[in-house]
Amino acid sequence: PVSLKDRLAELIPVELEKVKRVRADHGKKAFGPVIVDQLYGGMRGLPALIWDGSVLDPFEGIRFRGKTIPECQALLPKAPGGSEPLPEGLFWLLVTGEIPTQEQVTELSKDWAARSAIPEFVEEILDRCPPTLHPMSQFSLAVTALNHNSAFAKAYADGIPKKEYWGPTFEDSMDLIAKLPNIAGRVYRNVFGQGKLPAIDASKDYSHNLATLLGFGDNEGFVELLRLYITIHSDHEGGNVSAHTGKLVGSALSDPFLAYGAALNGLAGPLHGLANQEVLLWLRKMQNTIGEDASDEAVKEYVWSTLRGGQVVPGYGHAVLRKTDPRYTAQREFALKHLPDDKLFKLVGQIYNIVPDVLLEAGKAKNPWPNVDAHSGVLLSHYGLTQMQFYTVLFGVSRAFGVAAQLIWDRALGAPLERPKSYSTDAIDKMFRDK
Ligand code: FAM
Repeated sequence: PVSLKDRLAELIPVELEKVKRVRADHGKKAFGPVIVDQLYGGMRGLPALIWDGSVLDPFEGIRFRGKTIPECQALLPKAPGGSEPLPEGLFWLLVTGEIPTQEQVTELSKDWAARSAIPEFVEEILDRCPPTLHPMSQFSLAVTALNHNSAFAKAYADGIPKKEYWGPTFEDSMDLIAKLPNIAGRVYRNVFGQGKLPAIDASKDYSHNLATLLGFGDNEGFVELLRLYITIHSDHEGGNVSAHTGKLVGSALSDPFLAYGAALNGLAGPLHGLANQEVLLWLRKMQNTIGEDASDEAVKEYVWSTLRGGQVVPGYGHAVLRKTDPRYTAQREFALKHLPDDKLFKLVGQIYNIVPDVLLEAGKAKNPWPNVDAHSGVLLSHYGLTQMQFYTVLFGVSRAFGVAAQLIWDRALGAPLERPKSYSTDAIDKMFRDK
């Protein structure tokens, strides 16, 4: 079968032509006014980036190369006997815009297994970390250290011409994704004491190997969950903190390891990827305060106490979405099928019936509905992965798929260094005083 790299090589000249035509036709046309509040308000809605891999509609949610999550679940190849999409197929879709064959997906699983070993000095860095250093800090340390063997950094030092940047970027991106299970597995076993890491099995798919490294390889339900989990957390258009950071750092021609190490540090923020840990902490604190089978009234009161305490309700709201996140819905469907009687799942459902009305009544959040993080920890915890400090590492394994795909295309399309303009408040004041 055609390899991913060969298919990509065929697609790049076509895309370069298309971008050239679109810029010739529309390059000088304007989107519309940028208002002062957007400079103070985190650039909400500011047209600023190009990324073809995924687009986020506020009311419909994410589409990966035009496909919704249910369409990806229907169209992407599955493991033998499995019913969830294989992330290998999702990566192929993000990079090429096409649905791969079962054979092409199996080739990817094998290729990533062959690239999965991490350098001994990176293992030693991880083994030297105190278990009190957050798993996300350990994760980003290790990813940054992979720069040691970067194909792009070496090629650039050897004077590679700009139109060939995408090749070593592709190689580094494949190595990055392939090495994450061994890094994540080592962090998990070091911090939570689960003994020696087993070997990667080249005959198994990526998610199965990751599950094995975490000690859940014989748990079919968990393996299926990881396949869905990695698929739905992979990309969320180009402007979210982790994807945007990766793109920005990559625009300086920092290699994919440096770019993704930076992206992970953004994902580690409680308003972004760390929210999945915050949700479980909040649920556990709620149960300790109002008991395990609390009434709707008691739950509602607890939500209000969170808001009155000046905290955010983790897992709810979104900078772009204005409806329930389809990544939440996909997880809910998985839970209804595999763990309908799980107590924490029922609490998540009870909260879903209460929080939006409270947020609407509080009147601040523009989106009162749940996002992907409101549900993910409950599923992992059901299968025994209860260490919530580790949840964002799994988000980070998945988000590498989207960030890597974007870095490959940015280099293929010759995306320039990113350099937006900043203003001082005095300059704003002076500029607009007479307007
Ligand atoms: N609970 C309480 N207040 C909230 C809220 C929530 N879930 N979501 C938004 N608000 C507040 C927000 O803090 C802001 O208040 P201030 O003006 O006092 O700062 C106000 O409502 C307007 O904010 P917004 O425009 O509705 O949201 P933003 O676009 O500024 O921020 C989020 C979006 C996701 C950071 C925000 O909804 C939030 O903090 N949610 C809780 C944390 C969370 O779940 N993050 C994960 C997001 C997920 F998509 C991901 O990246 N993994």
